[in-house]
Amino acid sequence: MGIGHRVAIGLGSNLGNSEATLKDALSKLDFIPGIRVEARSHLYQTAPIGPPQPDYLNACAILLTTLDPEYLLQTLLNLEKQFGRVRRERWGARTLDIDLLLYENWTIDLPHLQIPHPRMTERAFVLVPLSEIASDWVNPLTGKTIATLAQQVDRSGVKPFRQFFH
Ligand code: PH2
Ligand code: MG
Ligand code: MG
Repeated sequence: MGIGHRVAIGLGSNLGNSEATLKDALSKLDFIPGIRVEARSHLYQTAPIGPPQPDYLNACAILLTTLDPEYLLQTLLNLEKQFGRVRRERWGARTLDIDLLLYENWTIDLPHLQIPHPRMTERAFVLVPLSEIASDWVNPLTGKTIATLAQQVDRSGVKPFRQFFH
């Protein structure tokens, strides 16, 4: 693979063996042609946002990819399906959710694809892991770095998972 575009993704799971799912998903991503996992955060146990449901495990990763945003999105959705994701209610429990957060400094506003992810700036379960691996990345909608956004968010629902045991 040649030099790719730099992309940030968020991963979440709160059904089944979430720890195994997130680790397995990241290694499967790295095997997909045109995608390389450049960095991965630790895992965090996070209080659910949305309807009542179990705690999540969340993590973020930086990818280098030659895939365009549209194709990358379809690839991530396919991977979710491979892990048995069934879409019932919005924000409901799931075996695996992979969200495209940032794609270089691009902004995209389509009905099915918004980059930067519109809710990332208020979600500690995204900003805390992302700040580990992309603290200087500027969110092009706010002009603020991930480090700054992470400092401003309430992180009380976000705990290191098992003292960061990998
Ligand atoms: N994802 C959601 C809704 N709520 N809550 C936590 N803690 N972590 C998530 O990944 C999450 C959520 C929709 O994608
Ligand atoms: Mg999500
Ligand atoms: Mg999603």
